[in-house]
Amino acid sequence: MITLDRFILEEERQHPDATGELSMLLMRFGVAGKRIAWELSVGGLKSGLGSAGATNVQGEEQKTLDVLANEILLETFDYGGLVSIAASEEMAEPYIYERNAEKGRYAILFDPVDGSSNIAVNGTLGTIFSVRRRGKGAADLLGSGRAQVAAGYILFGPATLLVYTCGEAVRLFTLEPSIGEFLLTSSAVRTPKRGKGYAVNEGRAGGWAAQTRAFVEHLKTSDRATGRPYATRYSGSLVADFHRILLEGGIYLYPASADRETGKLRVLYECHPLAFVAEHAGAAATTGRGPVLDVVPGSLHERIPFAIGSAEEIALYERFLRGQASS
Ligand code: FBP
Repeated sequence: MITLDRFILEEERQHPDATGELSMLLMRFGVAGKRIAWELSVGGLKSGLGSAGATNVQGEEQKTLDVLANEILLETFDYGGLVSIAASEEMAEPYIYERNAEKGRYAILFDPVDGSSNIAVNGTLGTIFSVRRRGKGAADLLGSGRAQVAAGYILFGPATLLVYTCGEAVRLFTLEPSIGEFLLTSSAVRTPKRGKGYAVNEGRAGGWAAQTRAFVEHLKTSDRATGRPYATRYSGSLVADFHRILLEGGIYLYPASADRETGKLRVLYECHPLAFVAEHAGAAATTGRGPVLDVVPGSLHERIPFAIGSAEEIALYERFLRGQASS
């Protein structure tokens, strides 16, 4: 039984210059994940699955559990001097940890509850997180995705899973509820070069660019030799859809559309962290024009068109968008 703490401490020994701070920080995400998992599991009995009666900086209705998970994450890093600044999809401005302001060498960024539309219907949800070296202030959070030190997600499904990378292999842990510990399930997750499923909200196809529609039509066209048609697998939760792709291959898309010219998903809280995991598992993530990890956002809540998946599907999608491929 290799617990998260044991795995992280043994990993740390491989890095003689390690201070142990990143190790403690990663362990904290495990703690926050357990607390959020519990709150989600009793949400309907306790804090409620409804609206918090407020909207976030994205103009979206905040759910009670969005706010609660956000508070749990802020609290979890408020001691020990590890983190000086935290930015969240649910907060207009970053939170500065005054008492860690001098010492805290790291900044954390997170989407507390991904797939909010699934909360009221007991669907799969996730928490997405990213760790960067702290800079002088909020402006230094606006770096490329390659500046991340670590990134990952917690998936709240039948089991609670923790997936992360520190820029090396992608690790997968499963929460063992009876002992309350995340146990190692895979120390090096690899994504197949090609998959057989796709995830996109086709209800929005009317507003897509013609090349995007052509690509999705291509996946749906029957051709045994290339394993088509692909199966539609769209759950309403990016984390759930990405986790399936991480293990089985395939592609998830949230493209630009007439009413969402920059797509929906946020660079710092969703796209950069999942792209960091994807690339270290041999998969890829693109804006359609280039790697998501090369994007340097101009603002904290910037959105981009986003596709993530197996290397072959992402390359094909980019060729369709450049008009170099057709069905
Ligand atoms: P939240 O972080 O606010 O949940 O938004 C992200 C998300 O819910 C993704 O998890 C999901 O894939 C997508 O938006 C669903 O959007 P739509 O309802 O437009 O298909």
